[in-house]
Amino acid sequence: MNRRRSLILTAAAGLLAAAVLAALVAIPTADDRSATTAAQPSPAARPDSDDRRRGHTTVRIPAGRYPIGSTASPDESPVHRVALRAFRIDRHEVTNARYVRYLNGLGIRVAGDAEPGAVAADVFRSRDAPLFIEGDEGEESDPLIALDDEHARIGVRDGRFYVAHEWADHPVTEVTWEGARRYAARAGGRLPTEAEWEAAARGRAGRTYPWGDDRPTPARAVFGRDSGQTLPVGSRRSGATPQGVNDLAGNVDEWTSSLHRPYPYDRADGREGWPRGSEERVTRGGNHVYSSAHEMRSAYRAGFSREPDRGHRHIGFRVIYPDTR
Ligand SMILES: [Ca+2]
Repeated sequence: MNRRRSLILTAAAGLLAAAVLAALVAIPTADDRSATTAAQPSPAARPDSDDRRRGHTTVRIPAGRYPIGSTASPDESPVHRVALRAFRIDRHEVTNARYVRYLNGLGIRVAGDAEPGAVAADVFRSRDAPLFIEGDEGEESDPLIALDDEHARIGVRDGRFYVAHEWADHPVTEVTWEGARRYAARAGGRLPTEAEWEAAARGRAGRTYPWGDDRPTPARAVFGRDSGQTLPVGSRRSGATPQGVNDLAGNVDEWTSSLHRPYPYDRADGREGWPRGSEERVTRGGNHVYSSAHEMRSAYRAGFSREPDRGHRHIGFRVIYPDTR
């Protein structure tokens, strides 16, 4: 190979490498906010590189015996410790954008257009409609997400599910417990148990709130707002846990896998099982409408979760994954 040809090949290889690098850098997903706001200096702004391939970031919660419960309410008593294996948890609540990607991957045929909040059964094949249409109160239905609810943010257009740009980074709402559980399984994880959720929020020190023991303020948590007024995930970085998990307090309540049964928590006593009927599943963390510090505590477990088979405008979720280290 002569020197000139060698130089040309070297230059071409360099250009190719630069192009690949540029392409990798240019495709952060809508909810990978840590990557798109790189100027943030806090620990929460540094994504864990081993999870970038998922299109979002997670935080490792180490194994240990974590303090669970409090003396503030009979529902939260007794205070006890629960031994947990290490796991990884979504840094952010699952967003509308992430849930839209999931829905578009299900192979559902959609015909016709419908704005978010106005999706009707007639855009689906009859066998698919029950997955997305909640129906009236008291009707038998088992949707993944209640797209016919006026508060849903996801519509259908050109044969696909979509979310308007301004809502893409907000937490998804109107997802039923089953819709959250199935998403988590497809993502390679599962819903946290309420003990795992509480351990992620309170740490081994048993913090009252994700950030510590100081009372909630609008700078730390999305709360005290009008119904439906969620904010993009990760908007309140000063309310993150020391490890950088965002919005555990506020924005939307979060489904856990656990049935709402008395403490002490015991994962082997049936509360992680599948009873007949729709027994209440625990939601955690408080939501954007709550206004009291009491309800925003990370041990609070009397939240808005009476009907796991229905969508709720105040409830979303996040996923946990096996620890890969
Ligand atoms: Ca939350």
